[in-house]
Parts: sequence; C-alpha cells; structure tokens
Amino acid sequence: MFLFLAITQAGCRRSFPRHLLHRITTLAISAVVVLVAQVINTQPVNADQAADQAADQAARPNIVLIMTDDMGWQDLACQGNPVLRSPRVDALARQGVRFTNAYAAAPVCSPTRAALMTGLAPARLQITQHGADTQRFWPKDRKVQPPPTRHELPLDTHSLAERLKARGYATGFFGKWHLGGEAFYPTHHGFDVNVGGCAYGGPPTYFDPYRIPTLPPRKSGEYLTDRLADETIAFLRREHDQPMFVCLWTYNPHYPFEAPEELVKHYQGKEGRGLKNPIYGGQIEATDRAVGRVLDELQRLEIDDQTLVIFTSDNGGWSGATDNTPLRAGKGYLYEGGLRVPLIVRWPGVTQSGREEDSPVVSMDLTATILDAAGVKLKAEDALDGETLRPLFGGGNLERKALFFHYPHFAFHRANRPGSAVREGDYKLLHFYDDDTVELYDVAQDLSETTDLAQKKPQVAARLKQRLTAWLQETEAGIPQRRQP
Ligand SMILES: [Ca+2]
Repeated sequence: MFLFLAITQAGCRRSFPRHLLHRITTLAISAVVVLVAQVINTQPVNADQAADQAADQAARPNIVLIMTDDMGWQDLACQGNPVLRSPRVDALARQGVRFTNAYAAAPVCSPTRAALMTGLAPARLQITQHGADTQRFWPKDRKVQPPPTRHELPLDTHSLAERLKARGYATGFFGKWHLGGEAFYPTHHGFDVNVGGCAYGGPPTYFDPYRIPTLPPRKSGEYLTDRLADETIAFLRREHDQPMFVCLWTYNPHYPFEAPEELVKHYQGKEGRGLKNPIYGGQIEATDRAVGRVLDELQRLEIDDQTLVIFTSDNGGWSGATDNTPLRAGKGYLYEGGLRVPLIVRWPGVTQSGREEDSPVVSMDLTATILDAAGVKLKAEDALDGETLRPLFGGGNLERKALFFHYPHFAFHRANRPGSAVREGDYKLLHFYDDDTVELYDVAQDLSETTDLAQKKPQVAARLKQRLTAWLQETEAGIPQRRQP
C-alpha cells in the first residue's frame, strides 16, 4: 500500500500541486489506519489470553550469568578455602543456593563454554578440546590418537542468546568467549553487544592496553576485570527497561598471573594450604570485587528481585596456579579436580536463601534453567543434554540418573590420559583409552578418588561402563584411535 502511494506520488508530482498531493496521501494513510483499527476491535476479547500475556511478561526475569575461567572448586571462602577472600560471592551464596556437587561439562575451557551456550554436551557438539587440538599437545609416545574436534561454535547451533533474544531480551556479552574467530564472535550468536569476546583463551595482559581485539584501550594501567564490570554495569543501566540477558564471563583467574598490587599485598607470605601464589589470590579477589559491583548495580536499579543470578566456573582449577585439595588433580583431568566447580544460583521467588544442594548437576542444566526461567518452550527435536534445576529448589529431584563426560584429548600439559567418565549416584567410573582400563570411585565417601573400587565392585563397574558406552554411541562421540606401536 505504501509502495503504491509512493509510486502514485512520484508519478503525479508534475500535474498536482504539492500541498494537494500531500493531503491525498495523508487521507489514504488515515483510511488504512481506521480500517486496521476496526479489524482489531472486532476480534473477540479473551480474558484468559490477556492474563496469559501479563503472566508471560512477568515470567521474563533478567538473567546474569557469571562464569569465571579456571576458578577451582576450592577457590572461594564459601567453598572452604582458608586463605582466599571472596566476601561478595560468599554473600551471594547466603542469598541463594550453593551446589556442592556441581560439574563443568568438560575439564577444559571451550567445550564447557559451547555446552553452556547451547545446552548440548561437548561430545554431541564435537567440541571436546580447548581450541584446535594441535600437535604440540600430543606426547610423542602416545598410544592413541585423539579424534578430530571443532573449535568454533557452529553458526547453525541455537544459542542461549538467540533463544532469549527471540523472547524480547536485550543480550550482552562481556569477557572471554574462546569459541572461534571473528566469524563466530558472540554477535554472530545472538548477542547485541560483545565486549572482550574473541578467539583468545586468555588475555595477553590484564592491564590496559589489553591487546584484545574487541576491547579498545581506555585508561592505561586499568585492570581488565574492573573494566568488564564497568561495561556490564553500563549495559544494565542502558537496557533495564526490557528483560536482559547478561553474560559476564571473566577472563580471571586464568593465566597470566597479574593482579592489582593492593590486592596481591594481602596474600604475600600466606602461601600454603589453599594458596600457591599471592598474585592468584589477588586475581580471585579482583573477580569477587567485580561480581560485587554488578550485584550492587542490580540493587541500585531496583531490579535485583527480578533477576536470576548464576555464578560458576568453566572447569576445575589449574594445579599450576591453585590448590585443589581435597580433590584429585585439576584442569585437564577427568578426576574431580578437573571437573568440579563452584555453582551458586540466586533466583528470587524460587530459591531459598542459604540452602546447600548436593545433587550432581552440570553446565547444561544451567542452560535449561535459564530457558525455563525465561519461559522459552523447546520443540522435541531441540531436546537439551541438561535439565532445569527448578525441581531441586522445591525439594524435588531431577529425572536423569547419570552425568557423562568425554575428554578424548591430551590437555595442554600432556600429562592426562584421554578418557570418558560417568557419575551415577555416589559412583564415578573413568574409562581410559590408552590401555582400555576403568577406575571406579565412591565420590561421596572418597572425595579425593584414592581407592579404586573397580575390582571390588565389578558389577557396578560393568553397569556404569555399559551406560557410558551407550551414551557415547548415542551422542556420536569422537573416539581416540589406537596407534600402531
Ligand atoms: Ca577455563
């Protein structure tokens, strides 16, 4: 109609006076508007529909998803660390639910990031390694060859940001992405804004100028985590008249060791149980400070009671930087030190303050929880590898019986063994591909995984191994191939 009017207007310009033409156009538009209004008014008014719409609006809380990088299970005071200070995250734990058996989807960065963003297991996504699996990670005397892995989040996956954007959310990404180069940046996965997200697995430096392609320098010497908090806060101030989905995926406390002097000072001379490096202590505290500032802003904007806040980490602590005791090993291993992470959920009106929850949960559950909170309904073919945590908050249970992990690679340190793992109830079975052996632990009784029960409980081991094999087949997981000696 408007195209027709425009053509008519252009064609008649020479023979009609301009003011007359303008009047005809205005009258035609008015007629259309009246006609449309009448059609709308003749629709039957449905009170249920109106109520549904109102409920729908209310059912879109803001979502702030904070994920730290390499923060270990013991890297917070509220997790039991005797030295590190984390008052703001500790306070969040007192206001929400703290999970004591939370797992990252993988023992290294990118697979967990991809899993959280899509709700699909790393094995299913075929994103199982931290970036490209380069030859420098392969020991010369390796018995198996790792399978191929993707290191970019494919554009045809349905990301959290895309699904929430379709629900009317403003979407902002702040921090470390590590899911591909420019063509795969957060802005290609449903985020309106990307500050700091790029292909990097760690920052070249934590001090401005950062040399991060998506984060222009601002103030020389400024600390990266403070800057990311500033950018997140600016987004909250700008967009809070609509539901917001904010990812603050801090680069911290990942390598390099760099922290503000005033925070490092506190940890000097305190090395020992819970602290290997005073600078790392400063990095944890800087992270806590940034989280606190973002939480303060939610309160200042009076939207904290309409905001679901999740705090977690992408894999276990790197043993070169932190003390994962009492857990066995660290980042890059399928033992608990590599997989177990802090997890706190504060969901106003849903979670009870100060609760601890010991059900085993995994990164993809957070995806499902967020979609549940936002009222996103998935089609059957879009089923996730996670479950909403909502039943747990009401004292119920999750439906699934086991959690699965697949890391068929050599980590950056080359000291691990490519393997897969399953946790069912209190038992955890690890299967290693180099010599096709299994280990079985009761992680409730033996948190440090010191006593292998595979010989003592062959039936349990066989059952778990069978489950794991079936899951690997169902997800079409890439399996390492034995090399000729
Ligand atoms: Ca990481």
